[in-house]
Amino acid sequence: MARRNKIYEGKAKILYEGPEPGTLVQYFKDDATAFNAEKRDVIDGKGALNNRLSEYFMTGLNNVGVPTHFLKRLNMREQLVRACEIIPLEVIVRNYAAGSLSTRLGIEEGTQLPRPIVEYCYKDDKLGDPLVTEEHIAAFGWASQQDMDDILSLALRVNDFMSGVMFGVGIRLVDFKIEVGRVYDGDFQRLVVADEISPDSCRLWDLETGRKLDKDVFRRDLGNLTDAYAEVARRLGVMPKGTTPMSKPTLIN
Ligand code: AIR
Ligand code: ASP
Repeated sequence: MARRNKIYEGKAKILYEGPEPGTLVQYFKDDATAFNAEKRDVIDGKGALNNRLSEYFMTGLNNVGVPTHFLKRLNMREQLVRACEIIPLEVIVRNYAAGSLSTRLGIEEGTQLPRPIVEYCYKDDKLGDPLVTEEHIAAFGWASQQDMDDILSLALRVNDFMSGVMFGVGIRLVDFKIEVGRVYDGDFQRLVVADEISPDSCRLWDLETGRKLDKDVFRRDLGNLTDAYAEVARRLGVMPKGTTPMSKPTLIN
């Protein structure tokens, strides 16, 4: 068997060289980390759930004309994506106060914001992904003004799409993070939504009970993470009722 060429290994995913030039295989690990990897664990089934959920959201975005890197799912843990050059920013959109915004500005979690707020963090684990302004982004050349206009428009379109999809299954999209990549088509450069969109990268609260159905369950020790992610998948019809995608292979006697 030929060994695959590993391009990059992050905290929750691995990128391998893809079958054709310009493609990569994105592998979803079961590893969970939080607080810049100070807290870590391996959570059975998380990778498979995020692979399915990210496929679902990225396919939906592609279908409504929001370009993403997603090409197709390959198996339980892997998807084929377009290779792109990741812009070193975490683009965060917030509809309700939570997490670091609540801490930073003293706004109670769950408070509805007057309008969606977009924030940028510089993607650097050593620095803990610090919040930056457009001044930093322009001065250090991380993205051009045209890129920033396109990134804002992508982020808000993702927000509209994701808010609608989640509302339809009784879930509030509190906030989320996306990463954006550049793909080159001949002389042209396009920006696409890259990385993943999953309960690892969003805050999702049940509309009626407020139950958290996202990575805060892990960050704040609120219970079983795969149960929460499986609930999101079940509501979206991504995982048929009663199946346990995370169960280990069992021997049949
Ligand atoms: N996020 C930011 N960095 C990594 C991730 N996953 C996501 C969080 C949350 C949003 O960005 O999951 O949905 C805002 O995070 P915070 O910590 O800034 O409040
Ligand atoms: N994913 C980041 C980490 O591992 C931040 C987070 O999601 O809390 O630290």
